[in-house]
Amino acid sequence: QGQYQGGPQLIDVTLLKTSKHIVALCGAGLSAESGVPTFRGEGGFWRTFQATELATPKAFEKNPSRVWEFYHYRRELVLTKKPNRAHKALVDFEKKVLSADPKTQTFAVITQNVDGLSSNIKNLIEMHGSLFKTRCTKCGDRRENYDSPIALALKGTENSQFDINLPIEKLPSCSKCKGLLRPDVVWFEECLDNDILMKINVELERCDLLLVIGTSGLVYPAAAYASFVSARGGKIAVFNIEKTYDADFEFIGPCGEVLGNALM
Ligand code: BJW
Ligand code: ZN
Repeated sequence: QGQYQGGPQLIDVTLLKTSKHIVALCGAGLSAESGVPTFRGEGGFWRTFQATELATPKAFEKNPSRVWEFYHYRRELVLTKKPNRAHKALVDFEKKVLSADPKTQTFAVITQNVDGLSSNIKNLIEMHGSLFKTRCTKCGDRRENYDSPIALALKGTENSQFDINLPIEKLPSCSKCKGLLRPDVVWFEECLDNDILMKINVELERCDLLLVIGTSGLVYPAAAYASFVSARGGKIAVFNIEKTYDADFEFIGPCGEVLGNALM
């Protein structure tokens, strides 16, 4: 741990000052130190449960109760968590960029996380949606929802094995049309919204420094972003507890520690 290659000095003094368009691409590792489990690491969600049974449109069609139990569990968990030092380092860095005079740089955060722990970032793209947004499966109405619990019948089911099998009438329903709600997240085999993809494209096309933070780089389309930036001549800096991408700069260690040092 704390084995810096490339080194905080290098990225701090040279690259952070000379790069014009800096983008952070974040994954579950960013929130790990807040106590939110990652997907594929130790204690990760997918270790205990089959992703295909919980985060696909087919799973929701077949067993909406199971999927809602999973998302209810994660909403309740995240409501007890706070942003950590890595989230704060990104907020502080954005403030620095925004308050510079003249404004010579841009900074954007693209997160795959659905936990909302980056909500203090102004230029934030939540590419996989949010645990705290719902979408009606009937009328398409989208809205924020921080209710705890999101449906009365889900209360106290957090420790279930997602096998409670509630009837549809007891699951979260639309206040407009009474249709069944779903979490407004992007499941496997679903396409990202076009306007989100376009925003991401704007950021990546001009990006000359990509900070890849706490993501395994296994899930597309995010998995392709580093090579996209790199192919256009941008530099890649990876922050992770283990080796993932081939990068120009590698900061191996918990991002709560290494990110703050690098962005100072
Ligand atoms: C730390 C740390 C600390 C820990 N400090 N670091 C080939 C090409 C293109 C697409 C595909 C393809 N093959 C298959 C696909 C489809 C699929 C895909 O990519 N599958 C792969 C598994 C191969 N992709 C999709 O389906 C996407 N849609 C799509 O492609 O549409 C077109 C299409 C249509 C029809 C059919 C097929 C394709 C959508 C993907 C949506 C992903 N959704 C999820 C769930 C979202 C909602 C929810 O959260 O419930 O998003 S899956 C899950 O993975 C979640 C995450 O955002 C995402 C990424 O995970 P992440 O963040 O990287 O987490 P981990 O756990 O994997 O990694 C954590 C990292 O942190 C590790 O590296 C640790 O070391 C590190 N770490 N502690 C620093 N303290
Ligand atoms: Zn509706």
